[in-house]
Amino acid sequence: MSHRRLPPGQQLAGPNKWPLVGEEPIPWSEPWTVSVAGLVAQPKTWTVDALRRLPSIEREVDIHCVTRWSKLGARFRGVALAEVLAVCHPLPDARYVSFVAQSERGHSTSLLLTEGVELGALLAWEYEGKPLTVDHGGPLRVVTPGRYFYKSLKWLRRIDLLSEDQLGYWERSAGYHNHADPWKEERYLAPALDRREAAQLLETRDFLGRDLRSIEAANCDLAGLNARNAVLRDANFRRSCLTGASFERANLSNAHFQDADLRNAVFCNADLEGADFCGANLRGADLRGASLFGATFLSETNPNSAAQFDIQTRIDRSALEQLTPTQRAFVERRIMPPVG
Ligand SMILES: Nc1nc2c(c(=O)[nH]1)N[C@H]1C(S)=C(S)[C@@H](COP(=O)(O)O)O[C@H]1N2
Ligand SMILES: [Mo]
Repeated sequence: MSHRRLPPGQQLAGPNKWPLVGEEPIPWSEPWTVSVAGLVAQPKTWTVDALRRLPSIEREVDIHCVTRWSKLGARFRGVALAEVLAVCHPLPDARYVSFVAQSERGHSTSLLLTEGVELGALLAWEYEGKPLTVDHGGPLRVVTPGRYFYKSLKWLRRIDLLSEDQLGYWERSAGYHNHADPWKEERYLAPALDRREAAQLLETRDFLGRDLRSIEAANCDLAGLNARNAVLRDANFRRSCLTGASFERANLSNAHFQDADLRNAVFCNADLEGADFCGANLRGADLRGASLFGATFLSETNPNSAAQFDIQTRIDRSALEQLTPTQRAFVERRIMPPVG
């Protein structure tokens, strides 16, 4: 039933699981405040207590993280962005809203103002009837329904109204899609790479340290590929031969390895969040130190499409806790010798 509400390429996080994603909170001492600034007739600063005196709403929101886990029906209480802005009177040339966090890197994200209002973006202080915990962005975070969760800023300090967009942290530095609609799978932007350049790279089998997000490398012979430290988010390696390839420390989040031959490939310390290994041959592969949030090894729609392992396949036991219960049970059954 709930699957009707699951956008393409997403999986449910385990029941009652809410993964932590992104940077760590930093301590603060004064009462928390949030300011509205930029292109408004009346800039204003609120304490969280003052915000609570505005008309608040409770809303069930489906959370969809770009690394492919979803959590449906999360109940948040807060005040609508529109409500807060109404007090400040945005000027006619205010087209974008930029949310800025109090955090080490001054994290931010932005929305088209009209979309933020239409989607019902919320400044939230409560989750399931309890104060939002600091880990999850308390005392105050943005919740933007209908967008990947990176548009939901934690530790909100400032709301800037702007005439030109100010790209957010992930959007600017990690190629996250600025529109972020999960129903259209607006995950990452591909960098410019022309056809000839791509063909040449595949020929040399040397991806060392390159940014090759979303590269098309399906059905290729790439045995022995050197892809150490490469950025290969969303890369397509379906059905390719990658025996003995080295992906040490590579960023492979949401990469596609369906039906690939990965015998003896090395994924040590790689980011494999959301990577898809259904039907891949992982005999002798080394995944030690890799991050596996949202990774898939068994297709939930086609039980015949499952990854193959052998006793030489190396995966950290602790990394299995990052998998959904179905995925975890499958991998454990296949590769972990019974304890004791
Ligand atoms: N300040 C701040 N907000 C942030 C991030 C961050 O790194 N810093 N990460 C974003 C991403 S990518 C996600 S998926 C959600 C994660 O929220 P959670 O840790 O409560 O699940 O926060 C978003 N907001
Ligand atoms: Mo995310």
